[in-house]
Amino acid sequence: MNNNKPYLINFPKIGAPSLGYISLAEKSNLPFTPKRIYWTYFTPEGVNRGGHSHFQLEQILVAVAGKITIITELKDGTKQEFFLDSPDVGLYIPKMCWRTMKYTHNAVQICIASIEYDEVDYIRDYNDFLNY
Ligand code: T46
Repeated sequence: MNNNKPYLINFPKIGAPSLGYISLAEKSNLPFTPKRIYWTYFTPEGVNRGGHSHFQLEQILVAVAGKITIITELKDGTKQEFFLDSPDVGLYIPKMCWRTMKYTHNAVQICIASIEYDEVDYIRDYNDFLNY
């Protein structure tokens, strides 16, 4: 795992179509020890969330329901688009990575975060991100 770049994580998927499934995130499949978990939902279609980077925060996003499109940009200019639509797949987002997200209205996004909430950790101005 290269923790300087975004990448997809395949979590275990235990179960069967006849029973349903359990997926789990634990020490062996996480790139950091979580300090916070939050979730977003009922985002209207067409609304862009994100539009920021973080100095220290690392995250894993999971679409536990619905679909999420995420565009990431690193300071070297590398842009990537990721599409999450499966509850057993997460997107790792490193620190210093600009991101924007779009959701289907039924999307529920879980975010596993490496640090506690601190507004000081946000870079909300794109030019500040590029120039930092
Ligand atoms: C990211 C995506 C995936 C808090 O008070 N505590 C918290 O732990 C969080 C995450 C947010 N807030 C407040 C701060 C803002 O007033 O909730 C409001 C919206 O937060 P934010 O601008 O971070 O929302 P998103 O959905 O644009 O971004 C969030 C994460 O913060 C962000 O790092 O990548 O989810």
